[in-house]
Amino acid sequence: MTLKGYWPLLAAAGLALLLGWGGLRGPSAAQTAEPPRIVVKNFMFQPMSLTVEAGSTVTWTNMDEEPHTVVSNSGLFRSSALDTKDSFSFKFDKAGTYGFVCSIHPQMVGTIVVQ
Ligand SMILES: [Cu+2]
Repeated sequence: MTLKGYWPLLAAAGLALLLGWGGLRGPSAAQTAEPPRIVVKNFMFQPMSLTVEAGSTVTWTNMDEEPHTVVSNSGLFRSSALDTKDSFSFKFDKAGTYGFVCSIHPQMVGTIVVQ
């Protein structure tokens, strides 16, 4: 058998591979997308700046031994004092830039950018 005879088989296999790959990538990418999260640690918001899609819910979790809060600069949201491992979530519906601060430690600042 010449190489020529293999071509249709190779093309079909290649196409199946491409389709299979594309089919697998779409759903798995969506499933592995982690919800936006900010960790409060060492008296810092980590990351300090986070970019999310409109409609996303951002969750802050305090991993310090000290209580912290999450307070929007514009008054849009305000958490109570978060103890160790406590979380606070807020859903950002509109595009914009949202600054926030820990009201107990005003040097702790961060920004959510909603696209
Ligand atoms: Cu704080």
